Amino acid sequence: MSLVDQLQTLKNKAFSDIQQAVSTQALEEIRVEFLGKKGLLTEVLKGMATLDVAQRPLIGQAANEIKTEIQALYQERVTGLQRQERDARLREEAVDVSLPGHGTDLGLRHPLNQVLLEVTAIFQNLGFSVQEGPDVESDYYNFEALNIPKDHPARDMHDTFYLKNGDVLRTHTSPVQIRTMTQQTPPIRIIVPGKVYRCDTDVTHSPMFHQVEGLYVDKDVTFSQLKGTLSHFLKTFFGKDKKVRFRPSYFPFTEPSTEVDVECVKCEGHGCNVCKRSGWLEILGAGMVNRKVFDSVGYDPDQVTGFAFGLGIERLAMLKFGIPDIRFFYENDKRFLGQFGCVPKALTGEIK
Ligand code: 2NM
Repeated sequence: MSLVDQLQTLKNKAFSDIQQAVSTQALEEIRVEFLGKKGLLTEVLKGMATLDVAQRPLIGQAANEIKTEIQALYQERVTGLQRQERDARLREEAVDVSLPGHGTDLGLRHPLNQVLLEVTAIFQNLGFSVQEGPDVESDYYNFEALNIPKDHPARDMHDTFYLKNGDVLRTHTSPVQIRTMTQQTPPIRIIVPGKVYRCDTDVTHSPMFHQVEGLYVDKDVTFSQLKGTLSHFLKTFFGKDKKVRFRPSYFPFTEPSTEVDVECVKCEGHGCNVCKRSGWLEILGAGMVNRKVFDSVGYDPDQVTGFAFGLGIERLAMLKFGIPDIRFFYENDKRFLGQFGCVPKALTGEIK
């Protein structure tokens, strides 16, 4: 085949490849294949060496024209394909700014924490300060110093979580009161919130739950002060119109001991399922600190007296919010948690 024919064939093939190229990358490969330094055009022109000197300028001119035509077509296709590719990318990356937003989830205080803070605030307003202590306790702080005898049912393996070394997961926050009395001298006015642990599970009991206990020790602290303080607490928490009553009870760490009831929040004393038809809700255990407890911490029981009390946060929250099952508190289901607190409607999307 003559050089002229070879050039014509090369041009036809280049044109058809360029027309059919589907991307700028394919097009670039075609350009290199035909027009590159080691491309097909260079290859054909090597044949010039065999031509007459007179013919060389004619072929050279023809080759340049073909090169220019291929470059022009290439340039046209590049521009077209670049636009296509950019349009496709823009379509893919498009953001519909007219779509509605996802809204913002506002955090709320956990209902147990709301109740805990409310309880502690009431006592802080009376001059009590907050004390905390460890969840893992020695047998001494959890039982012995509190006058709980070795054969007491609370010490049973079935009620208390024991560690291998004989320590326990505290069954109440009272060990913190013992630690505080050991380290400080009266007057003492503390409120002790925290997690406590007992082997017990049903709809109203969890193996871990939260307690608030309180302690007031000074010269001449009386049972009347206990009654006044706890009546004030219950009326502030449940409503000042609610009746409060004190029944005799027994705890190893207090003498005398009492249980404190409030008029049922659901039936207002008429009797219902919540108060088991009694019209009353049992809320607090309390009493005057036992002399033997003062002996344990090195206080002289003839010089100081005190009252102490304890309550369960879960029970209080279940009554306040009408929650039927204690397990709801620990499942962290936002459909449950979202019901206890108010979020400005403008932030929930309810008000635009
Ligand atoms: C209760 C009921 C009655 C109590 C006693 C003490 C201490 F350490 F001072 F002796 N702390 N907490 C106590 C008394 C707790 O809970 C139902």
